[in-house]
Amino acid sequence: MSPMVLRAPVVAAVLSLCAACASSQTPPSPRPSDAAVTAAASEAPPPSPRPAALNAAPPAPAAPSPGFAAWREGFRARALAAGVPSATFEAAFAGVTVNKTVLERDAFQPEFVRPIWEYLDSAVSATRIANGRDNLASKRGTLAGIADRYGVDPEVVVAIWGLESAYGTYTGDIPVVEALATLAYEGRRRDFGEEQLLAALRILAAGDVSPNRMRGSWAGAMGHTQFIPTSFLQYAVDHDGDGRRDLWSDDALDALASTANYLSRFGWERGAPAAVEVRLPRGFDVALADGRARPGADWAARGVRAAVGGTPPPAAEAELILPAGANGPAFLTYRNFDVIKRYNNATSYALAVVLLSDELAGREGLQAAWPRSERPLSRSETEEMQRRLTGLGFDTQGVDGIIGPATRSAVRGFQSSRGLPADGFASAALLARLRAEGGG
Ligand SMILES: [Ca+2]
Repeated sequence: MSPMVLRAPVVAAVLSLCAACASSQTPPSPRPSDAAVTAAASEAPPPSPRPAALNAAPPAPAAPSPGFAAWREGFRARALAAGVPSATFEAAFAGVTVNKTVLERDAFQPEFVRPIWEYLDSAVSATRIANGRDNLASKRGTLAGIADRYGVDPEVVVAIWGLESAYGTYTGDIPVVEALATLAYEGRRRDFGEEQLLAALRILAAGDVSPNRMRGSWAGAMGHTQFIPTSFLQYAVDHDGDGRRDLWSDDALDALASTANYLSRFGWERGAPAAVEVRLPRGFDVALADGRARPGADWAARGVRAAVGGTPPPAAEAELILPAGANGPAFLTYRNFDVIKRYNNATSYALAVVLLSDELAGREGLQAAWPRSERPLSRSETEEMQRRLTGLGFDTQGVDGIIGPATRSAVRGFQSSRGLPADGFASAALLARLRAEGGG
């Protein structure tokens, strides 16, 4: 229930994602990541049934929307000019109004960030593992057919399904046209809303689904695997051959095949790892977790070993990530990891898919412990840290309360200059150190 997009830094990420969607360069993610989820600091969207969203503030009083009718007329002209049949438009917009829930979710920017381990506790819970195994077993033949046809691993498809909608349990009940019309009319992502709304109308015009059944998340992510409309148009498939790309049907067949197709189109390599947990030797330079891919032999020569089995890493190029800093688990990530991030551009999400699919495939789970005594910085603390780092000459490229690559890089620069392990992790201790130095 959280399509992608929406975090922005939370905002920033969201918007950049949307921008990416719009550009021809970057294909759209199936869905925007949810701002609420994104617990900022950790780019972590919560698993579908998203607690953060549920805890959002109570609905605001109904906003009068005299402007909505005028917007609708203007949009109607644009949609018809873009080839949407007027009958489709009228049917889609019957009864559509500004949706307050959508506006609230859109505006929601949590101050407190969920640590990645809490997100993963929920994303890879015993229940989600058990339900995933049940689905894998009961759909074995179907999934094997999909896996062969698209060249993907069935456990990964099922893991994504489990994270996106708890295996079809939470697909979202907001009429998609209303959600997107609301976002297009007002809020923080009007361009995204209008682009997706046009795509939604094209889907309706194609007859894949009726307006009443076309429901999804507040940001327009639809069905079992939470595709946003532009992703639907590009990647959804009619696997069962009934003439409709149906991501809402009980059997999930088209949705699972659509996810497999999505992964395939972004370059999934069947049987190759997405990420492997590793052990780092004593004295390892954690500054190497800098986002650069290095050959497996390079990691092996530096003493990096698989956490399970102790073998040297595969030959393929890999990046080292330390999602909770030097005191938490370490992973080498491969091309398939980047493919998962095309689905949802959050490291925590991709890690959840990896860990859940490992469990579904019967592989060993996580070996190292998360540093659960660490407290993630709140949004305002992150802004303070960004101001202080930038003031000291470590440019975070803006103060947005969101920890992205530039901020991590600035943290590493500061740590290196002070002789600290340069893991790029923004901890409370780091902020305390910055405060002690003053300035900023
Ligand atoms: Ca179908």
